[in-house]
Amino acid sequence: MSDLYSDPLGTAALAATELARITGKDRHDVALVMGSGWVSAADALGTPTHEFEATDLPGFPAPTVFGHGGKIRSYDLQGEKGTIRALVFLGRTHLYEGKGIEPVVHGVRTAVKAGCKTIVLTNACGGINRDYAVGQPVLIKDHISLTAVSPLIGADFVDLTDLYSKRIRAILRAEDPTLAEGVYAHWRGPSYETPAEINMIRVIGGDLVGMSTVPEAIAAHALGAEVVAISLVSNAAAGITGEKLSHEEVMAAGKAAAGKMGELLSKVLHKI
Ligand code: 8IG
Repeated sequence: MSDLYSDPLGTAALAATELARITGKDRHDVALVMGSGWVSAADALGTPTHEFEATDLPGFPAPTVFGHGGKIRSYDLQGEKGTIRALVFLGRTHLYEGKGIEPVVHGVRTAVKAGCKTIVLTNACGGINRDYAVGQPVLIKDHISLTAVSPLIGADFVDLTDLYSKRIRAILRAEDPTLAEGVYAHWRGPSYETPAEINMIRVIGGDLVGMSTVPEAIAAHALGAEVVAISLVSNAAAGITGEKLSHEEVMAAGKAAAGKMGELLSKVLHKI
C-alpha cells in the first residue's frame, strides 16, 4: 500500500484511479483549485456530474480551516472544442496547518495523474501594490517563495522561468485587457505579516501576499502541467490602510466578488 509521505506520486496515482471509478471518467482535462471566496465562483460553472468528499480519495486529509469545503466536483463543460472534463477542488490544505508539504500538493498531483494538462489555481490574498482594489482579480505572473519549502525532493532541478503560463496569460488578457498581473509572495502564516514585513515584500517586488498556491504551482509544473493562477485581492495588506485584518472581512470580500470570478473562470476554461 502506498503512503502519502513515503510515496506521494504513487498515492496520487491511486487517488486518480479512485476518482475514475467514482466519476466513471477515465480522465479529466483541467483542474481548478478554489481558494476561500472562490467556492461560489465554482457554482457559476453549472451543475457538476459528481460531488464528493476529498477524503473519499486516498491521501486527502480532513480540512481544518472554517470556510474551506474539502469537496471535489467533476464537471462536463461544453466548450468550443467539445466537452471539457473539469475537476474542481473546493478547499485546499495549507502549509500553516502543520501537516507538512505533501498534503498541500496532493490535489494537483492527483489531478495531473488523472490526465489534467492545465491546472488553474485560485486564492484570496492581501494586496500590496497600491494600484489594486479590494475585490479585484489579479493574474499571478511570478512568485517569491518566503517559506523556503519546496514540494520537490531530490535532484529535481526544475526550471521555473515560465511557471505561470505566458500563453494562457496572454489569452486571458486579450479577453480582458483590464486584468492586472502581479508577483505573489508566499507567506507560511497563519499569522498575517507585520507592516514592516509588508514593506519588505514590496521592496523585493511582491504585489500580492498569501498563504497558498506556490507549492501547488511548483508541483504541477514539475509534472509537466501548464499552470495559471488568479488571486482575488481580499484585503489591503498590513499597514497599507491602517486597518487590522480580519478573517471574516476576507471571506466577505470573496463572496462579494464571486460572480465576477465565475465569469472569469468560464472564460479561462473555454479559451485555453
Ligand atoms: I485573504 O494579507 C488573505 N490571505 N499572508 N496576507 C497573507 N495572506 C492573506 C492575506 C494577507 N489576506
